[in-house]
Formats: sequence, structure tokens, C-alpha cells
Amino acid sequence: EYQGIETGSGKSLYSGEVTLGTTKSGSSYELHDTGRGGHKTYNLARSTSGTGTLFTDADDAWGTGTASADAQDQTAAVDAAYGAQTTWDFYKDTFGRSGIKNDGKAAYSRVHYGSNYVNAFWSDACFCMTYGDGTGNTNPLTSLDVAGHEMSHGVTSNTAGLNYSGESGGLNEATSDIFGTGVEYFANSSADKGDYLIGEKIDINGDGTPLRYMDKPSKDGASKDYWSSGLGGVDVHYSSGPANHFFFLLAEGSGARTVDGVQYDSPTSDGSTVTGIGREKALQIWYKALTTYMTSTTNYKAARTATLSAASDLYGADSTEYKTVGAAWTAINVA
Ligand code: ASN
Ligand code: ZN
Ligand code: CA
Repeated sequence: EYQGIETGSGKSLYSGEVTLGTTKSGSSYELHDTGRGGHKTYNLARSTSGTGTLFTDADDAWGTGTASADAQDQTAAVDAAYGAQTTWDFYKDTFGRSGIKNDGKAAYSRVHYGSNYVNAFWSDACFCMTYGDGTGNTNPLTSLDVAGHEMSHGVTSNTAGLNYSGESGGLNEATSDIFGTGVEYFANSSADKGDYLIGEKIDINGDGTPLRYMDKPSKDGASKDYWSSGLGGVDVHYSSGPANHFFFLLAEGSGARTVDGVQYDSPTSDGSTVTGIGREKALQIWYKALTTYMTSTTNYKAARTATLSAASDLYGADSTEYKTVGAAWTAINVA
């Protein structure tokens, strides 16, 4: 476990009470995490440009004021700062990666972007993370899996560089869902338990359903479950489906099962049965494939080869892990 400088406490919107890396500055505190590359969290106060104002607080207890505009403002900042520090810790502890560029330097985060902005996004240009407040400016897009998803776009940009269109775009999106899920599990928060659902906390559909499902992506009404020859023409947030599905099959296996309290039912294209190797190993294989074998033009067929090479490096070409990688791709119609 990462031993950072965690001096503050925060009341988050989605992850309960959290500890935060903060910095004392004069008689006040800044939302500035010197233990993790110097990450800072800023308030855009509904602007859509610039850096905004660095969050400060008098007593280092963030988001706890009563009924003040500041307390409300700080809550999204607590989630954003917690998301950045947990994503940092996940990459460090799981893969030995120090930040998005693996250079020990943090990005920064901005919250309260625009008005009624129902999205969050990573930008390579500012090397920063931005969160909208959602519908009515009351549903910030700051849940942990979303934070981990978005910042993982930065990792992909700085490693494989998967082009954000066609099949490589779907693999880029899936990489963010896979590691966003890794971050959520890593945090082990009772308020936001790990699962293979994306965005289940932000209620973006208004009916309590998540944005995406990794066990059976088509449950969202648009994502693809299996590879087909037309996949490259599909929106990247839906052509990610088969790779998310591959990851679920590799980690947990096919068929109906309950994982950490959530019910899943993951089908295979050919009726085959896949027995999962566990999430930890599946994450290691995807990360090694992303950082060693994938390139900007990697498509689904090449992703199969890349992950097989990674599994061979990590566990051997005769290993169950290697064979399961092949079986999981075959199960989503990538032979
Ligand atoms: N939230 C979106 C995503 O990460 C932003 C975008 O369209 N790039 O995919
Ligand atoms: Zn994305
Ligand atoms: Ca989730």
C-alpha cells in the first residue's frame, strides 16, 4: 500500500469519508497532494476555460461545512482529488507506474466545468482532468470508475497511443473501462464497492442503471457483445463492448455468477465455457499488452496477439493463463 502524505479528511459524494493528500499553506490548507506528484484540484465555478481557482480550506476538513455554497462546491472536489490519488496509487501499487507519464509528475483536476455539463474528460493538451456537474449541476460526474476511466485515457495516450477511432478506438475505450474498474476495486470502499459496471454511481440514465456492463455489454442497448467485421464503424463507446466482455470472461469466466455481491451473466459467441483466471492477473496481462505490444493501429485481432504475448511473458506459453486468454478472445469471436 502506498504511503503518501494524507493530512486532510473529506466528505465525498460517492466514496464516503476519505483521507486526502493536502498541503498547509500559511494558516490555511490547499487541495494539493505533494505525496503523489503534486496533484492539485481547481474550481472552474462553471467556467469552461482556464485553470480556475485552487481549492483551499481553513481546517483541512473538506466538504463538511453546513449548507454553505463552499461546502457544496468542495464535495465534487473531494471526489476529484480522491479519484486522482486513488488512480495514482492503483497504477503505482499494481503496475509500478508513477503517474500517467510514469515520470513521477501528477496531472491536475478541474471540477464544476460549465453548466449542466453531463460528462467528464481527460485532455492531453492541458494534461488535466475535467468534471462537469451533470444535469441541473447537481450530479457531478466524479465517481471513482469514471475518474479512473478518464485518467486512463492519459495512460493509453502515453503508451500504446491507440487511435480514437475504428477498432483501435474501441480498444482505447475498453482500456479505460478495464482500468477504471481496477481503480474502483483497488479503493475497496464500502460506499462504492468494486464491480464490472461503469458509472453505476452517477445515475446518468436517471433510472439507476449504469452506463456500461462488462459481463454482457449489449445490456446498455447499444454496445456490442462480440467482434464482427463491421465493428470498426461503430462508436468507440460501443465498439469497446467486445474487449470489455473479453476482460470479464478472462477475469471471472462465462455464465451466471455473483461476484462481490453483483449478479452477472456473461455469454460466449460459440457456447463455450471460459473459466476465469482472476482480476489481478487479467489486469497484469492487459497492462503489459498495452505498454509493450499494442500500438496506435492495434485492432481486435492484433489485441489477441498482444495479450497472448503478454500472458506468455508473465506466465509462460504453457500456462492456464495463456490458454484462457486465447479462449476468452475466441469466445467473443476473435480467433
Ligand atoms: N467521457 C468521455 C470518454 O471518456 C469523453 C470523451 O468522449 N472522450 O469517452
Ligand atoms: Zn473514454
Ligand atoms: Ca463501477
